[in-house]
Amino acid sequence: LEEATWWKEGVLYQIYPQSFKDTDGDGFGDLNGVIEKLDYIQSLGVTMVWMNPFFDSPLVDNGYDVSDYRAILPRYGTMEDFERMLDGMHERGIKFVLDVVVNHSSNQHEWFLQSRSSRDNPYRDYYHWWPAEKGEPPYRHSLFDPGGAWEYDSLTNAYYLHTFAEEQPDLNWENPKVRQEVYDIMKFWAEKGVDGFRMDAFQFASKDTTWPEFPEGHEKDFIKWYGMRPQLHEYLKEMNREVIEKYDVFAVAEGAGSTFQDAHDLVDAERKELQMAYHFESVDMSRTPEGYTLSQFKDVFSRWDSAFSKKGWIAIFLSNHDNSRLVNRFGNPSPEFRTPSTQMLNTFLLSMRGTPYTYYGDEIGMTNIDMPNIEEYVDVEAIGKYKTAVANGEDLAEFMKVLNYSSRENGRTPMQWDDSENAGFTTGTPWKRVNENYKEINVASQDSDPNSILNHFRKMTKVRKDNPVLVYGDYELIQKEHPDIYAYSRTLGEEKMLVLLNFSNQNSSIDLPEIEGVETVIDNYKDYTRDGAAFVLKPYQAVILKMK
Ligand code: TEU
Repeated sequence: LEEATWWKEGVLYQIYPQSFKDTDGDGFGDLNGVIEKLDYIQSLGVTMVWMNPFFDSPLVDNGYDVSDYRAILPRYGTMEDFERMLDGMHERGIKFVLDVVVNHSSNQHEWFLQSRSSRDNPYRDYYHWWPAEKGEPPYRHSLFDPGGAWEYDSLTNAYYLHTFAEEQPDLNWENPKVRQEVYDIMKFWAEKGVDGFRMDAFQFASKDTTWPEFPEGHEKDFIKWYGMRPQLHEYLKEMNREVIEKYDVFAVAEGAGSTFQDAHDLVDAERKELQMAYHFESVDMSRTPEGYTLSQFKDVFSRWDSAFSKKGWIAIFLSNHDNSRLVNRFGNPSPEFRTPSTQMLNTFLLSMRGTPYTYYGDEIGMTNIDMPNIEEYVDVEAIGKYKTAVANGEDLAEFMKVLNYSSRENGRTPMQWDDSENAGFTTGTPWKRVNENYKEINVASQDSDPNSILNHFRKMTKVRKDNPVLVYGDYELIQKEHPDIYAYSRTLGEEKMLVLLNFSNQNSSIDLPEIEGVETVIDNYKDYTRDGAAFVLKPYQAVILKMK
């Protein structure tokens, strides 16, 4: 059995601070807004909060371009607000996970301003530069910039590297001074009392600085070519010695490499690197309107579970700030099925092995907005993709259809608190339009409805907390080929639970002749039907049964 710890037993809630709650009327969420909602957060039964960046930033990538890692962006509040927020979480038994964005900084960070100022500046090698007299650098793909990852800077007649937007130059992790700077930043926050770190885009931190030319088309397998260089593990061990171990904090990597071996190398306890990683296979299968198949879904989660059944630990998530809404991609957002299908997905997340991550708004079933025109988009990634589509002569109508469905802006609309103007998010003009369905979908109305998505979520976090079998128990997939129902068991010693999830919009049944006496632990309907060996489930019904 894996060694027990709080971050395995915890349930994590992710807050996108810009969109959570505004208290000063500037239309932009703030730390005081989070403070105001601490009792709500606690009422969810979550025990960890990860907040996206709130540091000083020109907000080219909504804060993933940091210009001062030790300062709070004034729009979010002050350091005192942060400290009050942290204390408020700790008083409620909630651990705090800080987003550490150190694959790159903002181009407005003092380090970069220095670095670009001259070739012999002491900060020059804090970033990656290619002198233009050597000609053009070998092509590297950028995730956000159709022009590639090298940007020419005439000031010193050289190119600098940016894996993301051109305003996000990559830090040179091969430079030991840069690594020390990062550890110092982490120590600064650990000393303030944060409990964990989420390492943004971390698998790309180490680079092969001979800048080899990669085969054409390699960028379709981006992680394999640009991620998880062997040196990365040395750096992580160093980070672990310098920060993680010293302060007894935890760290989760965004991304898990491209093989299970990569993932194990990141998280296996005896290696002393990180403690958890999250893979992208689940969200990757849901990025187009054609969607995923249930058999794919079962396959992804069963493979990852089996790869981590003996050692290592992963996160379980279906949504975050880089994706459109959970219910649109994996459930059924129609008024008829929105509630049961979201409840079913939340039952899944909270009954798997691995630490569940819930993105704000998914506990009430928030949905995508409709954004058919590119003019409305503000996200640097969406705009970059659009430019690429134009440059490649793609069918733009088709492109917009996919973007409208999958854009991460869908997942960044203001939290829907109540049915007052702007959903109670702000008294001003929200930075991003509120979903027009806020009168039907909001916290206040669900709070008073015992059958709501919200109250089901609360029940489910309690079920997980009360039943360690759902945290640590062995997972076994049942009837892999069933076209509608995802069934699995969790077993820990004498305890055994059976999870039955109907992923279809129709009644469906599964024959389980070997099952005898069971007791219902949670059900998103009043009950299910048992007909001989058959368990008959209603559309999107989700039941957890305890074997007697
Ligand atoms: O994302 C890193 C990453 O690998 C992206 O490919 C991500 O999967 C993609 O944006 C999906 O839309 C992280 C952050 O989560 C993201 O919000 C930032 O934009 C990015 O780093 C740059 O900091």
